[in-house]
Amino acid sequence: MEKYPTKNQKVIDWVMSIAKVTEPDEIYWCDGTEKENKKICSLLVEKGTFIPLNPKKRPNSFLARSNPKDVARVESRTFICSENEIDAGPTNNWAPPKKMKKMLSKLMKGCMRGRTMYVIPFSMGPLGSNIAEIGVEITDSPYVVANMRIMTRMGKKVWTVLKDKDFVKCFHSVGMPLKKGQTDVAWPCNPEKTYITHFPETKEIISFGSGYGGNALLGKKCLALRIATTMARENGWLAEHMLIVGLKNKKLGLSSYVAAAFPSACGKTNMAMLIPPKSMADWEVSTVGDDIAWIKPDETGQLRAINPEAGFFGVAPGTSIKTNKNAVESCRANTIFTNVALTDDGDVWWEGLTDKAPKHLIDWQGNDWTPDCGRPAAHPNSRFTAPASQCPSIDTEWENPAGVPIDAFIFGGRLASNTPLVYQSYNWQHGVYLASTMGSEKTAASEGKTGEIRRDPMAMLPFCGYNMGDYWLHWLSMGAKLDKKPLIFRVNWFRKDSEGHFIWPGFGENMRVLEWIVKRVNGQASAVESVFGYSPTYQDLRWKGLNMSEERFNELMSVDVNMALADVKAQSDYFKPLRKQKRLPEDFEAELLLLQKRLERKK
Ligand code: SAT
Ligand code: MN
Repeated sequence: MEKYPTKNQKVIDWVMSIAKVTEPDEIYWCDGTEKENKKICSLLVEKGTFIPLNPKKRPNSFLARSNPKDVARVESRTFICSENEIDAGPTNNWAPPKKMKKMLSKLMKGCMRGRTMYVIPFSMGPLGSNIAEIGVEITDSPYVVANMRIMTRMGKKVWTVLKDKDFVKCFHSVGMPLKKGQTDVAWPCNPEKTYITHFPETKEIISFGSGYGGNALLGKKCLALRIATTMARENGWLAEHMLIVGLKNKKLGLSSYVAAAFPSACGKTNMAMLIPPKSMADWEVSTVGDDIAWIKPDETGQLRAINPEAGFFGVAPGTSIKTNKNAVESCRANTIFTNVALTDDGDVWWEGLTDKAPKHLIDWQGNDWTPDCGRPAAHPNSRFTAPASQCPSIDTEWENPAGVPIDAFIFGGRLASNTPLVYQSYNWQHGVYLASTMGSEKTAASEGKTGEIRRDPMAMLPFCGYNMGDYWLHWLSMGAKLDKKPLIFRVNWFRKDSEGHFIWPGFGENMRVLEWIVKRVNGQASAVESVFGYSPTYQDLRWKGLNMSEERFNELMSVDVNMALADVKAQSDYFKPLRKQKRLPEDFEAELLLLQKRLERKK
């Protein structure tokens, strides 16, 4: 047998140089086979990281409990290390690459002692797709290996596609070397020394100290968003924090794919797996992706999108048969659960899974739990890692290497006031502007006063690997180059009335809005010009099966001119840092002014 499973000298040299620094006991090259997965899972059970679940209830599934200090992505420890600070922009933490690498190499010295170093070749996107990219992750966490196998196309086939080409170097260590004879813990990590660092110019990722989610599964936010945004800018495509769904209606003869961006806690997974209400059963919604979209123009100038991932890393709490049946069914088997609760019969539970909690559970930290104990049973950021292929609504084209044609972009926030249910941008520039100013209202719980908007441009605030102003400019220039531009829409499912009640029912009923969007795309629905964009009137939406009066709908669509003018001022303030850096696209100043003028004339 050959010593290495690849002939790619760049891979071999890199792996060997890392091994020299980190000093693992052993190097293991992952092949991605079923046999290997069994071995890794057994090892994780032996180490106490994995608890096997009842095979009758959850075949081939496991529960992992993390260190309570390692439960989510850590934005404060996430860095973009571009040569120049201005290229990281005002929305990212920046550190000079040389200085960061020097600091990291000290941490990396001997950091894998007593551990096995795994080499994971993976493809983000269907193997061989011209939209896909290849990464190699080095990690000392077998938990990461098991998760990457679900989340990406991982294994020896990747070497055949990679040949001698370049790849994204992804280094990961839990940052907890073992001394001779020292016994390991179930969830090794190093929260005090956690760093998630990106080197966009050299397409490298170095992650140290955390074993959780996006900090450790480097194909996801680190590669597929932060590094990929840079690649996309260099090569004329888009790497976006978007779900992709197919919307089909045989009766009406309509069929479109749309991509949509939502900040966290805005129902993104629900839309990715939406089930239309009975009264709209003529619509079929299919899932291409739930989190990330890579979108490239084809030779005809049509944007085509792939889901670079192969699995879902979904938030468990709140997911139920009622709220998201497809997500529940996606994790019925072959799933890794992290930080959820364990039932007495060896199954999992989380808040919201059932109306009534079981009488007894073992909580996410391994303690006895009863409904009256005053603590959540599952961590609020607990997750399931499930193969996308298990999703009942998975689209037949989801693995098509050519991607699916995108007809519309949808951007949504969570705004209690003054943002209508839906509106369409006047044109591409205006749409990009609408996407850049989207956000969610700060709640009493987060910092800032209620009502103030926390902007999350394109839902990319923690995921854009370069200067946000340059990113907006890239969106603007993409539009200029496209022969077939998707239409751009803003939606807001979260508007409240004066009594604080949600006006819109959300969930499956969002299909009514999506129907109008697909009809707009196909030139089959009318709209009126409003101060914000093109809006539907009451008559433009289907109401059969939902009790919504015209008056109530108008409340949902209404705009208070004075409030909107106050927001113009807020938007201008929000642009200040980029304006100061001279990185704010001129088109945005123009859009801001046009919005202000439209509103002033309404007064
Ligand atoms: O942990 S992930 O980064 O994969 C998910 C998230 O926090 O958005
Ligand atoms: Mn996400």
